[in-house]
Amino acid sequence: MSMFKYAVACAVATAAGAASGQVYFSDFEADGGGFTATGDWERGMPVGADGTGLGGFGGPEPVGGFSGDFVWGTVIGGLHNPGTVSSLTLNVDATSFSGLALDYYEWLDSGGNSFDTAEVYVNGDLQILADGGPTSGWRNVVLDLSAYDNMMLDIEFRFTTTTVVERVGWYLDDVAIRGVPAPSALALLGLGGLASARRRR
Ligand SMILES: [Ca+2]
Repeated sequence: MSMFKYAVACAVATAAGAASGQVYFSDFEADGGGFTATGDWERGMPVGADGTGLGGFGGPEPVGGFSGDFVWGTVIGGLHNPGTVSSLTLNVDATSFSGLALDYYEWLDSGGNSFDTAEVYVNGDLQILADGGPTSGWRNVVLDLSAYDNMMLDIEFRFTTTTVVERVGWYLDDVAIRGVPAPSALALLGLGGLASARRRR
């Protein structure tokens, strides 16, 4: 009887661990994390290029990433281009997850948010128009995506620039989507934990 209780406790612990897990994560060190880029977005290693020093306006891009060396950015090592719509998109299967959240780090200098705009869309819906900074460092952003629980997600980071005043723009690192596995997934985890515990007896 005591062994059975122990097995149940293991199964619950396994489920709790999965509940705090990730649907998606990339630090962009090995590759671009499955994102598709248009316009100015490129994966690379920023070197601290300074907006004003490059003949534009504002402050520097980061040196390296929030994690490691690599990030996604709007022209790595240079000013963003004028009059450009740049989209960085990712499709993620979250059909078995609820309580979804998008969690990322950004370094942003768009000189405010009324001209050049840094926007995040999910399934075509605007989630946030970022404060254009400069952030003067990496800033953590967490967006509640529970309205999209158990859905396929189309995540887009969209940077739209005017034809005047170029700055270093928008940099992203450590993008994560978190969620709680559906009850069916939890049940499978629980049964798996029980079965393996029983085999060990
Ligand atoms: Ca990184």
